[in-house]
Amino acid sequence: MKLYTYWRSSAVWRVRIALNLKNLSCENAPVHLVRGEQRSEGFRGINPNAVVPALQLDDGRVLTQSLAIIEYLEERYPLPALLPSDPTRRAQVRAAALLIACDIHPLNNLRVTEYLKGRLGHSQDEAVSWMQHWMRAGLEAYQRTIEDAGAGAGRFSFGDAPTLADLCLIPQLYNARRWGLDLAGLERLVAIDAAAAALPAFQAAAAAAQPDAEPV
Ligand SMILES: N[C@@H](CCC(=O)N[C@@H](CS)C(=O)NCC(=O)O)C(=O)O
Repeated sequence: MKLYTYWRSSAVWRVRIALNLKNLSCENAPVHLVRGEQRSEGFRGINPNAVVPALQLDDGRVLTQSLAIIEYLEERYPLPALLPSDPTRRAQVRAAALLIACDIHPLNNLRVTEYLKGRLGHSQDEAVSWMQHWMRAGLEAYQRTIEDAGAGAGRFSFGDAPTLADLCLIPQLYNARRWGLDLAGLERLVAIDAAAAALPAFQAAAAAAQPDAEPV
């Protein structure tokens, strides 16, 4: 398998954690997002939507969308499970994951903030304020979602083992810190982040651990 990746991409990061937890190896094909390589005709041939991740399978077929890729890996390589067996719990885990992947992340994406600053003429400070606003609102909702779901006081969002929800949460918390979001009041999420940081699968998936990582 070949993973089209960028070290700081939170969507790819989700997939990297899944691959590591399931002990799967993968060739890395870096796509430099800040240089705009995702918009090249060559990469659009891999993913017409011009975003990473894309996972090229050994037979040449390409999968896109991080959550679809993770669900594929889950079906092909079921252990360790990233989704609980109870259907209600599965739906709750997916909902928490989608809260981040659909309701927070797209509003913070590079092409969205580039449009804010370019076409709409906003300053960098205004773009950062936009990102912080949507991250704060979404992360507060995430924390309340896992509390309301009665997910318990486990080390992760839903119990003591990482699920699809945590695969989305951890990179989003990196983004939150990167853009200076105050995490006060989000202590449960900070504690989950600390629990994840202790696991080798999460450590190896982190932005700074990637071969294409750049000094910050
Ligand atoms: N819904 C997509 C989102 C993918 C996505 O937006 N990736 C970002 C990096 S985290 C990207 O490639 N952005 C490039 C750009 O905005 O130009 C997924 O989950 O795979």
